[in-house]
Amino acid sequence: MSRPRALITGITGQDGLYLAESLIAKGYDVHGVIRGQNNPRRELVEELVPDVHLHNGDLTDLSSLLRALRDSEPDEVYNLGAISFVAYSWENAALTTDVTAKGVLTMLEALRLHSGDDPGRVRFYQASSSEMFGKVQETPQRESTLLWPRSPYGVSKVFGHHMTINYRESYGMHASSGILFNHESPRRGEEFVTRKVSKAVAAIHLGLADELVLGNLDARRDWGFAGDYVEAMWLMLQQDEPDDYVIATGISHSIRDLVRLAFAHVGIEDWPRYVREDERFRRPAEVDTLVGDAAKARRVLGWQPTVSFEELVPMMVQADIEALKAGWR
Ligand code: NAP
Ligand code: G4F
Repeated sequence: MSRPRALITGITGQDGLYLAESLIAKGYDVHGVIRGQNNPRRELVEELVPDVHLHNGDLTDLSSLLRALRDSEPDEVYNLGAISFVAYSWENAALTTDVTAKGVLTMLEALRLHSGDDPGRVRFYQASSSEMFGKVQETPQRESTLLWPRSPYGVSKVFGHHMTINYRESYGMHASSGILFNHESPRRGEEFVTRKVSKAVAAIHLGLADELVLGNLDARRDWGFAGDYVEAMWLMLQQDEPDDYVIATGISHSIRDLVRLAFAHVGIEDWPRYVREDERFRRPAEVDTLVGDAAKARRVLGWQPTVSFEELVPMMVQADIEALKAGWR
């Protein structure tokens, strides 16, 4: 029997790397879409997952996606590519819409054309987001909670989410959406708050920095570990029927809790003396609090998180300490 084949957009991102590793370990032949004429993250992909086959392509370019599908002939497509930084989405709202919203439609359309008269033959995963809940209308948030996005990113994700459902209902595609709450790891981009905090705390611990500048310390998020969350993506595509699932831990913490725990890992209790709040890092509209109810994923997929917030934060701080020390050698 031939190996199952998967195509991942967003292969250079946090989730793309974890998913590629996980699928390779499961015996998949893994392909990834990489954009740009000289993507600086290509080397990282080639180093961490050398068995992945890379195809040039961009979510805004239909023909490049058709070519990637033709050349990889996947059984499963994971659409993780996006402009994913919420703060940046206000500064570049049109570009965010082109990539994070319309890019989903372009990918779905490429897949529909590629699949010909058998629309369900390739299974599709869309990376939806808890940012879609925005100004939350119910707590905890579940699959049926009314969506009220608060940023151009959130609005774009709502478009992609509904377009995925629409292609499933219109064409019978095996298209599923994972409504994933925040998930982090040592591979998280440095623009996101968990990594910004872990890296700054590591630098302060090593005497390389003396302050951490943040925005809103009162916002609350439901943070899990990225390695656990990519497993949920795969489980969704193994189901006979496509569907939508919330993936979350069910526990929320404030940014303040995150900062306290990160400093505690390096033995600093009087953390407020290192932290400065700056309006620059506040957003035009904030998502104050998110906490998810993953009961459906637990029941149908048998999924549950394995890494707690109390394990995740020290893991990230320690990884940054090791990385900074390695830089000295
Ligand atoms: P990430 O680290 O920011 O990665 C985003 C990926 O999208 C990168 O590989 C990036 O490639 C790619 N990309 C950007 N523009 C593209 C374009 N025009 N065409 C093709 N690819 C493009 O994000 P992540 O944390 O891994 O998240 C993966 C997905 O899940 C994203 O869709 C994100 O919105 C969604 N999501 C994330 C979370 C979370 O907490 N991490 C939660 C819910 C949903 P380059 O390297 O070329 O820039
Ligand atoms: O880490 P963040 O930038 O993540 P955010 O906005 O929750 O978005 C992430 O999770 C979403 C899932 O819910 C994904 F869809 C999305 O792609 C991305 O991965 O900010 C978290 C919170 C916000 O409330 C923000 O206002 O942290 C607050 N915050 C406070 N100071 C800060 C800062 N965020 C950042 N990035 N930088 C700060 O200095």
